[in-house]
Amino acid sequence: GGYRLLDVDNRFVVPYTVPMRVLVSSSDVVHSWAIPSAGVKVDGVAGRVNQVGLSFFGPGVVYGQCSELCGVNHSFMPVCGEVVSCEAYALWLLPKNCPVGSTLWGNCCDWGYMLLCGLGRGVKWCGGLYWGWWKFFGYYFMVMPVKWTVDSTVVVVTGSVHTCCDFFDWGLWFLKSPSAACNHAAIKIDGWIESLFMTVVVTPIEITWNAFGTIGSVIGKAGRGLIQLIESAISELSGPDETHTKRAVCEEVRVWMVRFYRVMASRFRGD
Ligand SMILES: [Cu+2]
Repeated sequence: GGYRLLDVDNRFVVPYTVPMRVLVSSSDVVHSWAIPSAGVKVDGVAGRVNQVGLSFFGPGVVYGQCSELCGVNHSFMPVCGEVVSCEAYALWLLPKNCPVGSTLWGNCCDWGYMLLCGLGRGVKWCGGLYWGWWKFFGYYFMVMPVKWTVDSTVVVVTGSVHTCCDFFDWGLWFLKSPSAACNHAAIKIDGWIESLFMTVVVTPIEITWNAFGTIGSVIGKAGRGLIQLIESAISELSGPDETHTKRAVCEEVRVWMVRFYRVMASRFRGD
């Protein structure tokens, strides 16, 4: 018992998540095949075949009516169909006596395929995370220390060589004019005391200060990361955006197409 003047004696049956192409024609006058809930309305014209894309994203019973005034019985010309899963569609489509078998193998293929897809996505995600971590770790714990070690070694070695040369030069100078050389040495030693003060007192304070700055920025980065994580979780929960939806729908359609073809193939093979 369906709706009065909306139900039909022969409902059409179609699968959901499978894009379809509907060919519409007429054997007499002009009609219009319409399903408002699917956003479809196409004229049926005698001697002409019109086509329209049709797809459903969930199961259900859909209704429509002839939408082109076609004659005295135009009011009694409903459209009605059942939208079902691929499995149910395959069973409906094939003859009643068609052997139905090997659901074990078919199911293994389906599950294996989905498992592989899932594993692939998981590996990709983990790989990205791992690579990102290594980039961070490698830079701050491997590249930076090596760079610092090399740089300071170069500074120490070149400095030592220069100092030795300077001492030798100064010795020669002292032999020639002792007072000028001593005067120069006093200025030099004053400079050394100053640089010693810089190295022993000022630099450690600077380093400590910078370290606190670095720790602060790391904490800041971690905080921002946490906030982004929470935000993405919230946006994930609050509903997908348009791009996300499109991608999810395409993926869903693809998976169901594969399922559909596999079901059909296994039914026709009869294995
Ligand atoms: Cu009509």
